[in-house]
Amino acid sequence: MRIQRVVLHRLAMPLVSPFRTSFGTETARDVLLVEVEGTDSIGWGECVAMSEPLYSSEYVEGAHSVIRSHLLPRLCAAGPDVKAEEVASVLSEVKGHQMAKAAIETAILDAGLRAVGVSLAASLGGARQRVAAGVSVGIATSISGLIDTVGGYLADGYVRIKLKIEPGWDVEPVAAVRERFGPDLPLQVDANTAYTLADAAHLAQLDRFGLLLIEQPLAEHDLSGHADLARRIETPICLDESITGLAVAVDALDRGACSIINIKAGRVGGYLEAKAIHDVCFERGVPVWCGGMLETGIGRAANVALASLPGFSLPGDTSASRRYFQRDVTDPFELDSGHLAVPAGPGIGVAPIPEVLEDLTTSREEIPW
Ligand code: OSB
Ligand code: MG
Repeated sequence: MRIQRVVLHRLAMPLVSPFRTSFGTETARDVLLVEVEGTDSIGWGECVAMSEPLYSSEYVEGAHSVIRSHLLPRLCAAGPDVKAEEVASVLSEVKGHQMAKAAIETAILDAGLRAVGVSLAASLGGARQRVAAGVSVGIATSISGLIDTVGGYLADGYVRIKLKIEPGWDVEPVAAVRERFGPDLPLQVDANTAYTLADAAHLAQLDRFGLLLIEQPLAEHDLSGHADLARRIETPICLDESITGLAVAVDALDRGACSIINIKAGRVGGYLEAKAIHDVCFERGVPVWCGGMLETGIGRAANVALASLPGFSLPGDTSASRRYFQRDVTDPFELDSGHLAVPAGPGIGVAPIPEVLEDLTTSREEIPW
């Protein structure tokens, strides 16, 4: 497969309901899709950067710019036969920008796999045909509203609930959900860096609820703080924002900063790095699960393929399309008794529906290789 050109698509996709976290409220996704056109096939990758740099330093306009001005020129110079496995090293002189790099690598990986008729799940070493679906529940305006929302998701079949928390919205909502839905509900929380070590005693009040984990309580770069906190609370610590690649994942585990990892391919620079983190965790017996970034069906398909690897022993934030969008850009992912089917077709196994893509598109940029 020789690459002929790249098309950068921007889409505007309203969310079915506002999603509030400790870092902000999302009401719509400003999506960047990378399409790689090769001689024998077309590949797709979704850039998961949000519209503002609040979850991490990346943001969609910046990702679009760095792809256009810094990443594609380097890849084009490497020639039209560049393989997905070579992308990270070709782009390594550009610091950071993992989400931008991941989107391109995924599109090239998808195009290459489609050309040879192999699914992404099979190529990564997937071990199951369906993956358990959890759901991430935003900060609500009232406890009763939260209970209704969680009850609705449980009625849909979700097998695990994650509550977003922040100072002032933590012990009380967790207690209310535990009280209403019982001790057997798989339940976890995500703070998106909203606390400091001074909150250790407060966070220890969550110990009595038997949570699966607390995700990213402290700042992105504070591995030593997380290691300290891990000694002061019983709830297992899972890192999200901190884990930007394999090296930091190993460092975090070695230092006791976490005992579980949320793997997001975008955050670590692509699915190949994500698999490498999975492999190290699997070898060490460290549970991992697949995070989400409110992806369209394009990013979701690749996430579900990743989540089919054997070490993904906890349900992911891999929810059905309708949890996010009224109309997805691909055929919608649907829940089947709390699970999503892993696409079996070549590459990521899905593609945008042309009419829907056209309706949602806000800009389109063709770049020859
Ligand atoms: O911290 O996991 C997070 C969404 C956007 C940015 C960060 C996060 C999230 C979620 C939702 O929790 C995950 C999803 O359902 O896609
Ligand atoms: Mg998170």
